Amino acid sequence: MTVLHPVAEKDVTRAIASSFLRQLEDYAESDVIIVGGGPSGLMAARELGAMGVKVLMVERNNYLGGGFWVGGYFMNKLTIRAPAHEILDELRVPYEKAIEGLYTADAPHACSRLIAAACDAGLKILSLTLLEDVILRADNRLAGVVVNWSPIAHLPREVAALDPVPLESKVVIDATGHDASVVRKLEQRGLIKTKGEGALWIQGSEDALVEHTGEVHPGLVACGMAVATVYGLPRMGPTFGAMLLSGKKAADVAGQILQKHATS
Ligand code: 48F
Repeated sequence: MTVLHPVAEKDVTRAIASSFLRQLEDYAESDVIIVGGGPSGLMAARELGAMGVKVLMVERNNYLGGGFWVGGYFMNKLTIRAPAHEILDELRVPYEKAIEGLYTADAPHACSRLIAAACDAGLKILSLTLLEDVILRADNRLAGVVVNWSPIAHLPREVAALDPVPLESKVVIDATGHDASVVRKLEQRGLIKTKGEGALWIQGSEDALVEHTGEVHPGLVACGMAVATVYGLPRMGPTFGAMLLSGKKAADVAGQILQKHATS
């Protein structure tokens, strides 16, 4: 008599491998690929999933959440400026009013709820997966990403001679934060020019970042801190309302591009 159903070791390995490979085969082509699983990317994933869009997220770490696990310094309390706290209501995350228009929430609670909401909306994830390059068509339109196993970036070249694999999509969202890793691949080819993020100024940064969120190159939408890097906007440091609103807007923009795609 056992507590858990008896299975062989080989069955465990086969179950993992076949489930993963079935998903990889299916998601070799998606509607939208989101690179980076911080607050803006997760928010975009949740919104797109709710629209019925097929979304794959590529994240170099073995965990999602980016900078959303911690508020600032080592303190795990988030600050969010109104009206972005309404998203905490949607996610069922408790929060407190600090002063008029400024709210605090427990970062681990908010982060885990946002990850769960994105997954509930249908998001599939490639973890430990590094964006290595992009797919470009003849007209320089982005048509997907090229990825590799992220630990190889830390191995000596002779050990890490692994070819990457391409993944196709109609839209790519750069949600890689300050690095703007997808945009940088276009900059290396002279297709875009980034200004680099400005110094910290909370009041001046958040509205501008949401306003500038959008398509930065045919087929590529930027959201979150990647937007600040592209347009030279001030950084906002330990406050997160703009990340959530930027993710929402990126999803709307991606949805509009998909609609145009469908009718062209
Ligand atoms: O940095 P991150 O949280 O980006 P975000 O959504 O939010 C920024 C805030 O956390 C905070 C802030 C504003 O309050 O200043 O920093 O803009 O998450 C970015 C994610 O992208 C992943 C990285 O591991 C992180 O989880 N990432 C970055 N480069 C790559 C990548 C890459 N080349 N390939 C795959 N993932």
